[in-house]
Amino acid sequence: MANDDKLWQRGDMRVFLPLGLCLFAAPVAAQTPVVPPAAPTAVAPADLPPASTARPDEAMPDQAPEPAPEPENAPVPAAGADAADPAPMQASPFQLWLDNYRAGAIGRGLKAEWLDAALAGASFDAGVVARDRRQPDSPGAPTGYATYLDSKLPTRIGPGRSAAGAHRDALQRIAANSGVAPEILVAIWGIETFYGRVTGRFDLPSALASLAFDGRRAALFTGELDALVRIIGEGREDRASLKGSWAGAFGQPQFLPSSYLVYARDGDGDGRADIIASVPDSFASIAAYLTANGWQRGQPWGFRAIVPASLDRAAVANPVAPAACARPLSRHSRALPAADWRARGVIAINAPWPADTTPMTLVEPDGPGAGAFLVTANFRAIMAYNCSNYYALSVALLGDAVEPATR
Ligand SMILES: [Ca+2]
Repeated sequence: MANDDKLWQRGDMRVFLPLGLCLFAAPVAAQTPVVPPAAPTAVAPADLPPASTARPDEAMPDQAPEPAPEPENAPVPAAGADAADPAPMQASPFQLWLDNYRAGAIGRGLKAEWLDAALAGASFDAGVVARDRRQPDSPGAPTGYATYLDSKLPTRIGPGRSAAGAHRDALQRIAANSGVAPEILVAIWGIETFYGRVTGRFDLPSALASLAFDGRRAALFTGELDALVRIIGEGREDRASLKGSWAGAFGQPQFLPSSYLVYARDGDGDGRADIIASVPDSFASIAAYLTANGWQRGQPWGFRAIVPASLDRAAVANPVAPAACARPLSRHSRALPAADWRARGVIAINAPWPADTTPMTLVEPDGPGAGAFLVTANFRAIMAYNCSNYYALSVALLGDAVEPATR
């Protein structure tokens, strides 16, 4: 368990990385996206990630810190759980909470038989709650995006090209239908679950019920448990097959249950959206998610850029404070037409400029002078999957690296 814990602590994963993989660590402004030769296909388990998402289990160095748990959010035993009250059955606080949850869920329109099916065998998982509470409450040690990319990309490029080649027909079809670039579908699949290999092992009803019971983010996880009950109740997925990350993300795209209900799609034409077993369904579901979050057909995500020392950053600062995703978005400039950036002396590295009028944003993930990217709305669509510049860069650059295999 102790070793396993480490695997699931994203912030610690870098300690497992072999030294010398610092493909992105040199002065980034002058570097082209690196495509390492023949990445190894065998991957040490320690390098395989847990699930992630614009989801509660993801803690990125560039994300806003989680607020500290508030005292009133501590687990509150339901009435009758007090030791001073000698209830005849001595039900556990968790069991009492489940009973309470059931009553509430029925009030929210979920059927009793759905709840029976979904909650059968659900138990409190202290490990899940411990993981949730272990989320860093500060951005952590300054590591920089290059270190993050080192932890994600080198092991994934070779397997990603193989996987893209193996699923080329489905990729091309789904990309043509949705407008989402095929390499981005592959890259999200690769970053999320290592191309479907690592989808999580936690019993989802137990995990979500434990987190909702714990109360730190009760509303979020109660909503996700409701969605899971509906998925099981409507027979869309098997109770037994619903394993996932400790925070409730599941399947090859690592959707939360609420995302599944909205975005799961049938990509292989068998009439059923199966993000657990079907790769084409997973591609179609990721595409649906990105499309709903602003992906624009035919646009690139952006490129690595060199910014002239003379660039007046105050002149390009975003005057609007972001309402959500504030910390990562604080690294984004305001949008200017591509031609305007070119006129300001910004240079594209190994990439063509999009049309002159394309709105582009300057992203300096670690601040001015530490590496820069010019991005389009499609980069922000990727950030909707996980609100982190580091995450979106890992997807974008992995996508660039596997793109030839999708053709
Ligand atoms: Ca299907």
